[in-house]
Amino acid sequence: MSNVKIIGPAVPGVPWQEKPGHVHGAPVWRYTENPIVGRNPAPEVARIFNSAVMPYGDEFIGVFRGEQTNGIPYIYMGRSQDAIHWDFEEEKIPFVDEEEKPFMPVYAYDPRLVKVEDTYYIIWCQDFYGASIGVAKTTDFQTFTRIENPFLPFNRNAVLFPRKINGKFMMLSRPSDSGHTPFGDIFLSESPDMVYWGRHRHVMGKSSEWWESVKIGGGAAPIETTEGWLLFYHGVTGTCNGFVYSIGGAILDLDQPSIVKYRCENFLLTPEEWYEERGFVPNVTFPCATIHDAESGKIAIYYGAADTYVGLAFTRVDEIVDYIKEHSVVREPDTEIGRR
Ligand code: BMA
Repeated sequence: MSNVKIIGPAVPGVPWQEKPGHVHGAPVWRYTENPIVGRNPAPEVARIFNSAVMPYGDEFIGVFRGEQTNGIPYIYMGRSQDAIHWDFEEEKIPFVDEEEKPFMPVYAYDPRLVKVEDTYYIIWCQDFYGASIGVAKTTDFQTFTRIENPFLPFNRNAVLFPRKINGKFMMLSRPSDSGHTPFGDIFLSESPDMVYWGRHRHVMGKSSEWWESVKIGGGAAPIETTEGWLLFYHGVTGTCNGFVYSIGGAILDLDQPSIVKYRCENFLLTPEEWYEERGFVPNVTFPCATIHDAESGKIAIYYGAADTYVGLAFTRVDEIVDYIKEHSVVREPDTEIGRR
């Protein structure tokens, strides 16, 4: 085993189960009590999935995609002592504008939650005369102030890096179309102030590996490691019964993250369990967050399952980085800087 380390704080309370005796394929194993969030988890909310969590003080906090009983998705806050059992707020997050007036999105889904310096940012997909990215900031999880939308429509799957790189905020996103987009590559954009975004770079595209041959999209916020940024993302294949969403892994250059150093040719996790194969949209595993402990190298991956549940899976930084490197296939569109 290599000596790869996570660069970041110790999180001793990271949820964890040891690796079972036999794990097929990549060294990622599911929590035995999955799913951790079941159906009808809160009043007026039929399903929670594709959600993001992180440590906060002595506990854990999260932003959850709640599909209301009228079918419209919004973002709800949740808190937990152990990052496994969650209590959800009954009301949606009450976003305000910069004058503190109510400013709710028309709908909001697939939130990510990332702390950069002392501010927590929520990044999600919303209507901006077409689906695009919304962003809000908070320092106390009481006031959630929406800031400028970073991109024009259509765009989805945006996630911030957890620190500035070369003095700039960095965001991954996936330009798309107005429907269930049949294409999609991951791009990188930078900003001096979280308002103006530019210097766009291509990071990586769908690949010729069949499990990610239709489109890909950013997942959890990249994890800083001694080998580079460890990115868990989703890769999509098409079948005669629709899309199948698997979890992939790549390692991006620390200083210039549009350069992919390693990219795993195999999926790390694919729908196999009943809660991944069966639900509102079958065959979806959709990573949106990790909780990770720099001290032990433990990583807990949170993923949406079948657009219905939240699943939890585990890996260790050294094992997963070794696996990605051993099975890495990178092509020119991955390794180049991504500017044309
Ligand atoms: C994508 C997004 C995700 C969803 C996935 C599978 O386009 O809408 O929220 O999990 O489709 O339905």
